[in-house]
Amino acid sequence: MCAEEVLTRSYSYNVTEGTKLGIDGFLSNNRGVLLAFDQGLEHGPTDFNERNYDPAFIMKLAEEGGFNGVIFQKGLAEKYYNGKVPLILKVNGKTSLPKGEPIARQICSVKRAAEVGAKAVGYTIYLGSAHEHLMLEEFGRIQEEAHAHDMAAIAWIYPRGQSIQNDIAPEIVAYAARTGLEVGADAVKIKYTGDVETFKWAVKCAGKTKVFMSGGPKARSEVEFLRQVRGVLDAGAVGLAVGRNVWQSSDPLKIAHYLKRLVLEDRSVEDAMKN
Ligand code: FBP
Repeated sequence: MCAEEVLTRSYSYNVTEGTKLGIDGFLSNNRGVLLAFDQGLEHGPTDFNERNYDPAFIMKLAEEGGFNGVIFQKGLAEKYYNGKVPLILKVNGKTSLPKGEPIARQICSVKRAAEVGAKAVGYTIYLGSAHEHLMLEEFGRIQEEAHAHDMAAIAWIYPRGQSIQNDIAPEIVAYAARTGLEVGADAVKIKYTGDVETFKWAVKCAGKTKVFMSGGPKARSEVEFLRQVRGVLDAGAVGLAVGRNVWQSSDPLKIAHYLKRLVLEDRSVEDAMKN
């Protein structure tokens, strides 16, 4: 086999087939709703109550709520993942305890993620942190390993650290989206700017990298949250990865139902909330 053939083969495997199948496994009609449950590490049990602290509850919710994917760290996946919903395994993470410039390093190998059944890996990059170079470098290696395992690589890109004044400023969010494309993420998870027009630019900057909105702390009301989701969809995002706004609700399955109608069936907020 000549060098050119090797290059063409590996290019078409990694970029055309592997990548495409990888992220498409989390979408229906190019839309997706992912259930995030890595907050136990990121924030600590402060986010939880007597019901939602339990990964078994979240696994059941992911299944019954018809989510396109569930996001766990390795420990939860090893003990609670049942294979019924596609898995995204976070391979880096940190606690909220250290102060200073944020950094999250790799804590699970891509090989182990594949062994526990993940179809994608997730990795957080704190863009603008004094340590961003370490995370960019690590993500670069992890993305290549993930594609070699036929898995998608999803980047959580959160602008954070002393150099960032406003993490949802339109130019910063667009920079986060563009970074996802530049570093080879199949999908990027970013915060909403708060309005459709500026978020459209972020989605455009992400190019062929799919854009998911990051859920955020519990909104003041269901309708307010759903309006944000409608906004990101109107701007061209494929959906959202959400945790607290679903499992902190007194009726998580109801919110899941609304999200399915809004995102997967492309309905209006009012229509999605009808009984
Ligand atoms: P939420 O919907 O609960 O915000 O979850 C999305 C997420 O990206 C989680 O995957 C992650 O644990 C958390 O947000 C990080 O939150 P923070 O912005 O506080 O670092």
